[in-house]
Amino acid sequence: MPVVTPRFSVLSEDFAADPYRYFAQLREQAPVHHEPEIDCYFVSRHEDVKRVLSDHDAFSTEMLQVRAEPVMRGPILAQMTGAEHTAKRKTVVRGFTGRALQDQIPAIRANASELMAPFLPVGRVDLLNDFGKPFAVHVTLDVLGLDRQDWERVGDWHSGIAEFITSLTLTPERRRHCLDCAEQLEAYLLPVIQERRRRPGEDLISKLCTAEYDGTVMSDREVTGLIINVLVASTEPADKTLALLFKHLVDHPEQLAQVRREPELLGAAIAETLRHTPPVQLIPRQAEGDAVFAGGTVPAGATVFCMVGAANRDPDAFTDPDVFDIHRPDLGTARSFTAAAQHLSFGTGLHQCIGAAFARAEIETVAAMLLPLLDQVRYSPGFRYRETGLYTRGPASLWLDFTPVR
Ligand code: 2IO
Repeated sequence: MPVVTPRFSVLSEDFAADPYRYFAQLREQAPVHHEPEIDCYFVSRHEDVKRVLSDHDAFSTEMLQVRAEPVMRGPILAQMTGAEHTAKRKTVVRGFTGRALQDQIPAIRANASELMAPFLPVGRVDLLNDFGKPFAVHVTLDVLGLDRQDWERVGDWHSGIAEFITSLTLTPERRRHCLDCAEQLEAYLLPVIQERRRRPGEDLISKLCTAEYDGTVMSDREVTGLIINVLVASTEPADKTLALLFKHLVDHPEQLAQVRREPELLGAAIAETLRHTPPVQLIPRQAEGDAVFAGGTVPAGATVFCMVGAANRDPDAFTDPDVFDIHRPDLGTARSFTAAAQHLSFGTGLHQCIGAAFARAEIETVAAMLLPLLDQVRYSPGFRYRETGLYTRGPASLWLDFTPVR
């Protein structure tokens, strides 16, 4: 029975409950799906998604001016092109790789053990809401060099900003709330930026405040945009990825046992989690001219959403794509976190995620700590698994029971 009927909608409750059951028919019957209510196009084939993200002349990021800039309070990397993009991307990359990454590992460990401590004697935790969300915010604050004490406020502002970016439809009331969050975060950041300009440290904000382009430093607005860019990109997918990893391992006890025996397999488990259930499901682009695909045409000026979840399950790209298998021969763990990745969970092309190596280290570090602590890990009695989100997507909660640690 076809599920993608002429009345099929990406905005329907059925699709939101489980988009994965629609992906095969979208790819086969409506590979360029038009959504009339929001007048946007959705491409779902691996080949088409790859083309949209790689052909930067035909598909621009122009629409981020309305989709992101109002809450980012300044331009983000994905909007930039040419020499400006190369230079600023390099500065931000330096905060996420090499020495900077290695220096963050002890802080990641400290955050993980502090945040998990209260739940160990109890033997029960909601890995998403009790642990993952605060953990993701703490790690981001450390990278930026912001006060960890402020995590609740910053976390709330982050949620409002992320809601703006990841909503396909937004009521005027919610829009106001999101913009309020962004304005409050901006007001919180301005004195910090001033201070770091005077007394720079080793943190990413200091690097942004002091880096020079053509002999000048960035304005407050430019620095603010990039800080919020990093804040959202580093926080929003992290808790989801961690919870999805544990969900898959609990669902596949034999693979969980293997990862426990050989923690070196965690990289593969994370890569397969990202392929199978990408936390970022949609990547928007703007068609600069009429774009002709095998399954339809996107008219000039229209927004086209790349469906990452559908592309990663395309049988033309992966064998038995719906199977979660950390040993799949077509995974390629090492290249999964580089520009050579076959899955598209970090995007591809000029704007491919700069946090991929950091994300791997972050999730690998925390998972390697949690696995030995969570002995006999299983779903809590009565727990019903549910996912939410069309743009960024992950478990609504993940209640786990384990052997209490005295
Ligand atoms: C922050 C969607 C969480 C990015 C975004 C407006 C720009 C860009 C992304 C990812 C993940 C976020 N887009 N990171 O898809 O920086």
